[in-house]
This record gives sequence, C-alpha cells and structure tokens, in this order.
Amino acid sequence: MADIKLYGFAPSSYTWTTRLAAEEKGITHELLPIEFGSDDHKALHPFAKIPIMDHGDNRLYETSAICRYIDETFDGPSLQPADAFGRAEVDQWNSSLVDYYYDWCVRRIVVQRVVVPTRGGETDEEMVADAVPHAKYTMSVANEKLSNSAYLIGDEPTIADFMLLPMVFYSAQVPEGEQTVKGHSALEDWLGRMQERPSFAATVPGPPGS
Ligand SMILES: N[C@@H](CCC(=O)N[C@@H](CS)C(=O)NCC(=O)O)C(=O)O
Repeated sequence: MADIKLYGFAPSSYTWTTRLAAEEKGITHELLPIEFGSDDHKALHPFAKIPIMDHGDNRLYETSAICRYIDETFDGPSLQPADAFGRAEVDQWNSSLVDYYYDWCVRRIVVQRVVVPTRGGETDEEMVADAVPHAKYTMSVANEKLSNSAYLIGDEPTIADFMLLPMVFYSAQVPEGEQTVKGHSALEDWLGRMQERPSFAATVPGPPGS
C-alpha cells in the first residue's frame, strides 16, 4: 500500500507539485483520478479543485498545506528551512505563486494555449496577449531572487521551488510563455537544475493527450 493517496491528474500543476514533494521525501503515493465537479469530488474538496491528499484518516486539500504535511510527517530531506524567517519566505513564495504566477503564467497563457484547444475550445487570444507582460514580470521577480541563491530560498530546494517548477516548465512549452522565461538566465539555469532531479524524472507528465 502506498504511503499516501493523492487525488488529481498528473498534468495538473498543483498535483505535480505534491507528487514532487512525495518523491523528494522518498515516500510512495497512489494517484487517483476524480470526476471533476462530481458529488464525490465535492465530498473530497468543497471547492472542487485538485489535488487532495489522504494519509490514514488525515485528509487535506490546498497544495502548500499538503506539501508541508508531507514534509513534516515523513523522514527524508527537509523541504523547508530550519529557521522561522526561511519558513516564512517559503509561505511568502507559495502565496505569490498561487495568487500571481499561476494566474498570469498558467491560467491565462498555458491553459488558454494548451488545455482549452485540447478540450475542443478556442483560445482567448486577447487574454493570452494581455497576460504576457504580467507573466514576464513575475518571471523577472523569480529570476532576480535566483540570481542570488541556487534555489528560491537558499542553497537547497524547498516546497516553493516545487511549486514554481511546473509553472516555469509549462510556460517554457508554449511560445508566449517561452518569451516570458527566455533571457532570464538565473531562472533558466534553475529550471535546468530542477529537471536534473530524480523527482522530476519520476513525475514529469507526458505531452497533452498522451
Ligand atoms: N489553491 C489550490 C488551487 C488548486 C487548483 O486550482 N487546481 C487546479 C488544477 S492545477 C484545478 O483544480 N483546476 C480546475 C478548476 O479550476 O476548475 C491549491 O493550492 O491546491
């Protein structure tokens, strides 16, 4: 039996982050699909999002809460700094990633460019074009931080890096997103380092529709 259950889909950015955290801790997880918006889904998550985690009787939703729980419950390398300021920086980054990066980089660009057409819809070109300068700005903020340290908070990757990874990786796969990543050399170097980690190889989703 796996150490934890994760409900979600491999390509989902946030599901991927929780899978990365599990791999980094060296624990096993079972990935269970859900029918989006179904009563079963709402019973797991009142806002019908993914991922959701079950560990014994403990059920959690919200990616940063799941990752912190995994980090603090299981042995293995710590995914948070030891000091209070460092841990608060992880929270600061996680909150910025959910509120700003996901919205500008993933929801308005990657989802419009990849997910919407895959589901038979039409990309909202205006939304994509409007988002590019904002997405570029968010990437420049991460780039500046990564110009001063190997990872977002210090010399070791933390939950914040595993939250950022899918967002930057997916951005780099689509033309408008690639523009936002390209030329940010510290961010590009960081992406290269993150992709070399065994946790990346173990969890990277296949191309859309695969
Ligand atoms: N704040 C939530 C966000 C979760 C979220 O938005 N997940 C996306 C998939 S990556 C989702 O469920 N999207 C479906 C929808 O918005 O209907 C978290 O941190 O887990």
